Amino acid sequence: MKNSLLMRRLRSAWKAGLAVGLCLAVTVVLVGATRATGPVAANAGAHSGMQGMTSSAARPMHDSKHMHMRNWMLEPTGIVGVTPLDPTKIPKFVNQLTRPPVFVPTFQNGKARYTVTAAAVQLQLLPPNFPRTLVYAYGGTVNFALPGEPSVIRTAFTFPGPTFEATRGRDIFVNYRNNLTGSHQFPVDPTLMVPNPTNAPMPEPPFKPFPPGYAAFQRPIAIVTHLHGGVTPSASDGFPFSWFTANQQFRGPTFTGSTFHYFNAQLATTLWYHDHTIGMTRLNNAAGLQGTYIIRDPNDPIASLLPRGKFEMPLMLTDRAFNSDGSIHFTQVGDNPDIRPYWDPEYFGDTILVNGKVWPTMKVERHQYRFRIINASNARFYNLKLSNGMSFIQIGADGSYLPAPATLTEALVAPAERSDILIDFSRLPAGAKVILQNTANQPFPGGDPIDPNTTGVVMRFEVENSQIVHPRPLPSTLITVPTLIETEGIGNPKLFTLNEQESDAGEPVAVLLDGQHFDADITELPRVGTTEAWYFQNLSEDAHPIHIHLVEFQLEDRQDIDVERFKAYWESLNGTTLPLDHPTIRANVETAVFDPATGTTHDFLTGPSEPPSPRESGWKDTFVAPPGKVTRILLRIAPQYTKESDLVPGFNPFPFDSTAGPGYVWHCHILDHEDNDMMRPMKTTPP
Ligand SMILES: [Cu+2]
Repeated sequence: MKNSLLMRRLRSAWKAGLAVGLCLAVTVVLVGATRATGPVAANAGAHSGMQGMTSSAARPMHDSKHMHMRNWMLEPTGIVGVTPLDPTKIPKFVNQLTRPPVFVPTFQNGKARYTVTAAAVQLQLLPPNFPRTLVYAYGGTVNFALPGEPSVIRTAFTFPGPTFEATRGRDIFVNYRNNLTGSHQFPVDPTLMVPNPTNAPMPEPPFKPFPPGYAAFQRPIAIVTHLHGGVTPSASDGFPFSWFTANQQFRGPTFTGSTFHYFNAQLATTLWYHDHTIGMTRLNNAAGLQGTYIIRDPNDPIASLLPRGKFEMPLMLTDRAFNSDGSIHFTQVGDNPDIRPYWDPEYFGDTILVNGKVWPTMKVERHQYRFRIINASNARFYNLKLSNGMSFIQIGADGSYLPAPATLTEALVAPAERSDILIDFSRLPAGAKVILQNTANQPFPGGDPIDPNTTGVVMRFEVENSQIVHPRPLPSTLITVPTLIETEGIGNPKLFTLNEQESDAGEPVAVLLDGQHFDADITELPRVGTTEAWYFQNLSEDAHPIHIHLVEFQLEDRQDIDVERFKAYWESLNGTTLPLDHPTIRANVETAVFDPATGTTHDFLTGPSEPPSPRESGWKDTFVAPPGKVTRILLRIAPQYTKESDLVPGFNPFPFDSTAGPGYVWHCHILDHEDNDMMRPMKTTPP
């Protein structure tokens, strides 16, 4: 396996640029080969603010068995007289796709200011003639006009939330308000780390069923909003402990205000805003607190070549199960109710919604369309394809355009990933009907197959009889992405494992990053102006979409690893009880270790370096860490537009002080994992 290490390190060196020369290639290889796997001391300064939180007990780890999709038809709804809604009885393509309205700001000293309120409303998510659905929705003053038409200004609460239209280089202020005055419609699991405004005692098993659950945890409802992919000061980033309840009666320990400052200095792209409350993110998102945030660049030379106005549409993909009364059917009984009364490893609904409508249809002209797709689902991956086999062009992902347009017949979109795609309907006959399908297993990649009649269907396009307008050709290069270079002498690479924690019965209890609880001492303190290599060594059976706040980063490569052997080695260093009760002794799959099975000393790599796919080749803020692989990324504590030559370690390159405030987090974006400790803090540091 020595070869693969050399291959990987040489590739790394190649990426580092020709200017640096072969000299560096040799150095990098040597550094890689001699990296120690000794203890990494936990840095001092546990992040503050754990008071009022509950935490979970350590459990031994065992070989895992797979997590499975629930059959909602067999699950209790928790409501007397209410039954689960059979997804096959919900007619498809009856709902018309709708375009979310756009937030309207007021201006003060030339700066746009928005007021955004979260409120409980009844919305028609199911087709007409079905009951409406209780949703927690973002809203405020919005414009419902279609692009290019006279304004229709109203106050409205919608799911998805109204769209933010931001302009690169113009910062805005958003005042978030919480009008959720009732009890949460979904069960807050008190065994997770969750807001506990009144310092209620931690319930003991046997746990009560839901409803009613535990009143002290069900209300008042805490929220805090995060702008996903936004390069944002940490006090405005929606740190999970910065939650607040209605009228700010109760505030989380890191709360410093609910007016957030978004700089919009980054490259033009599609971001999304959504709830990020500790231990409740899956519940608040499933209830509807999510929306689209678009940054446009007036100097973007590509935008004028792309479909605009009515030919550009955000598509927010979510999956939900429903009850006969129209309510959303969320997990009421945990898989392992003596440990986690209301938590499931993954929430998979049995219907697919686009822009808040179950299986909608969209009438399209014979024209190319731009779809800004956000996978806002709790746990579901989508592998999108068109029913007629037609190809489409992906032009952008999380943080920017792709370096080059990618012509695809299927596009994987993990939770929290964005996919900016162009579909050309100009060559289809009027009356053509094309279904957007999903083929991704649940959980991804090794879980149950989708049902082609329900979760395999996303939406439908109906081609209208209209003038034929063929698309404009795109240049072969959309943007130039700088080559990032690891900073020397800062302890690269940072080595993480993704470990499943299970009960004695082999039931999943949590998935952990680095073997640690979220509230264990902070260990990630990257210095501004430096570039760190982060390795994610996934020892679990599922793919985890990992999101890191503050920065857009670059995916370097992936490589197969010998999971059994590496897990045994990691456990020989750290023990088998998770979470660890000591600082993690980190280990590197690239390091040669004696293998008693073969009597030789070799590393844990079992395959060649796999470069990122075309859709992953630009700026990313969320990446898929597949099972049985190491995924390597380069994380530069600097904005996208900073030139490598302008970077100085310790010199702040952001338009704000990223070292101030409560700090940031990085986590799995399967919301059920994130809520159950698959999250770690990160704080940038000055010189
Ligand atoms: Cu995960």
